[in-house]
Amino acid sequence: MLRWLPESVSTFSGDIDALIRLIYYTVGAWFVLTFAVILIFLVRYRYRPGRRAVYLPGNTLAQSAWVLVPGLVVLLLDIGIDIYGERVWEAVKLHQPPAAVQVRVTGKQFAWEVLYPGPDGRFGTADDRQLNGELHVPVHQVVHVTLGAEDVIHSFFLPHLRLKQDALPGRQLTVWFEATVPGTYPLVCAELCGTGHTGMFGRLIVHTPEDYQAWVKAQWPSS
Ligand SMILES: [Cu+2]
Repeated sequence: MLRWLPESVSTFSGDIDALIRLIYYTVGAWFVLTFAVILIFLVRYRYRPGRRAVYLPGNTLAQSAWVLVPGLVVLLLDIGIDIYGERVWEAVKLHQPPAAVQVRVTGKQFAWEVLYPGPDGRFGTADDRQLNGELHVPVHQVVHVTLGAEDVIHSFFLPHLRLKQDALPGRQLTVWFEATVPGTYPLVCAELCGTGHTGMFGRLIVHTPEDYQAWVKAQWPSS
């Protein structure tokens, strides 16, 4: 039932999907149950001549139970989701494995600027290289992306990697990922940022190790 999700291609995308599944099926089951009860009651207690409606103030325990018991069940399910979600948050957000590749990505109306530090590994030097809307990374390597925004709030979203992070003006936030399948994937903006928001596309290109070396060589021929 979750086939509509895009292919999952990062080391943590399975954890995020497990969380999506947990919430989806919990809420789905609850939705079906609630509406089934409403439908059954609609039919069963429908208008019939000679049967009068009664006002129930809900001041006996048996009556309040209709509210309190479902309320308690929802609360328990919620706590269960929170406990599971906390574990995923811990694994994905609180630990950042050391980076093999570092880039800076800046969102602006309406494009993504990707800055590479070049062979010296340092930003702000002559061999820095800026690409527009293209993020090239090697497969099976940890990539750190330091996000910023030039004008308004954007959101850096790689759906196939299950990675989404707001990019805020005046703040630098570092996220990480490790892609597991070579290919080209969309990079989109997930925060309504102006009239060109829907066209704010970029591409993530996940290379095989050899392809990545070749790409690096092509970008910095003298190194
Ligand atoms: Cu945007």
